[in-house]
Amino acid sequence: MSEVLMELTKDHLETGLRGVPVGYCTTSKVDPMKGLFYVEQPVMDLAQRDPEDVIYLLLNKRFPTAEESVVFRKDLASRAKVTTRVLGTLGSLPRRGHPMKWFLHSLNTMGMMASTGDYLEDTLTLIARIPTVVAAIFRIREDWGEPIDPDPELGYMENFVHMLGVPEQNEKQQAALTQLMRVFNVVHFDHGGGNLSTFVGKATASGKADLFESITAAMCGLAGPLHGKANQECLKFVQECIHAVGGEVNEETVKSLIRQRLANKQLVYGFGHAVLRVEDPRATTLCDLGEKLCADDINFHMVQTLRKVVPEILSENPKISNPYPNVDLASGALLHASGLTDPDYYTVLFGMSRVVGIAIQIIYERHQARNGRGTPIIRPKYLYNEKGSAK
Ligand code: NMX
Ligand code: MLT
Repeated sequence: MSEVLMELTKDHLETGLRGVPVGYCTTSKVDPMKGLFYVEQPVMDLAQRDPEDVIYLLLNKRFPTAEESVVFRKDLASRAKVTTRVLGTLGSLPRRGHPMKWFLHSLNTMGMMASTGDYLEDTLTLIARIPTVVAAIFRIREDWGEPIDPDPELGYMENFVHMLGVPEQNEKQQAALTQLMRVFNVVHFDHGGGNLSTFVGKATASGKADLFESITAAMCGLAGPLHGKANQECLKFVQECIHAVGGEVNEETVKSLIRQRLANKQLVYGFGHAVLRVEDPRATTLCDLGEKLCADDINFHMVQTLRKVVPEILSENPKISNPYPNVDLASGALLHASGLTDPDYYTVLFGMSRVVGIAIQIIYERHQARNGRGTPIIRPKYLYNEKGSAK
């Protein structure tokens, strides 16, 4: 007899499928008390590794040998150039359109030119090209100049920072941004099978949409402020908090501000999680890096103060399942301090990383699940009731 995983009751309805097992994830797992693991490796231990080697790990479930690593980097570098046909379409997009909408457009347009219909082949192409496209979005939307070509001699994130070509950035600032982007990239690659964007991507692929269509759908899921866009909202929130306390950032002023905010039924960004019940190790990793990169920065100081005072306050409300910092608490402050000052771009940077995990999970679901038959088309059941859940 098959193992019973859980008994479903009506209490499970309209809970966003919280805790309901759906399938297998072969890339990563999220333990409520220990946080994120990529193929059994705690994410904190991976944060200093080369992003290319971590991508290889997610794809192959083991680290590459030195030789395999060289071959893999060469393969990515050889695929990194994006045609002017795709980049040319960016110039015609409305500047007022949010960068995330530019990102969605780019994924869809790239798919028109690059899709082969083979999920593995398209995953490698997408992973190789995504930094090129994201850098071009920055440059064209911000009038920084023409897109910069990838340099095949540079590493994955080194190349991204090179292609960004942030104006008036000196060597030291460029090195700091590169250090941050390497860690930011790795910690955002994947987060188990059931986060919203990943689930949407896999659901779309279950109808046999191609990889680019599936990833475009996934990134629509990431665009919401409770999911990926929380990193943008969180920096805005941090800056609002600094303004509200008149620059007097200390535990007392911040405590009273947070109580006020909760009384006004406003969210406290950067806190809470659907699965985690401890501080997100990705937040810990980014805060540790912040101590090295921007310890004196006012936004970072506010982040560290919030990190100290908010959990105790949120714990007073029994309906909040997790009062601890999540990944978005610190990332915006670090990006801002490293020269990427417009928070509207932060979700695109999250997306640039997350497409890696989603695409690799799609390969499993389409090619390996159910002994190679792939998962069937997603089709859960909804109970008909004209009044919905209203009693
Ligand atoms: N501030 C205020 N209220 C909160 C918070 C928070 N940080 N976290 C949860 N709540 C509320 C939540 O809105 C819900 O209210 P209601 O019943 O009225 O809908 C209630 O507490 C129970 O929510 P939970 O079961 O604790 O959380 P859930 O799993 O539904 O949602 C989040 C998880 C992450 C969406 C939620 O904690 C949140 O909105 N956090 C603030 C936004 C944020 O930082 N998002 C980034 C998420 C990134 N990430 O998950 O890594
Ligand atoms: C993520 O990284 O996707 C977020 O932490 C949200 C989640 O896991 O539900």
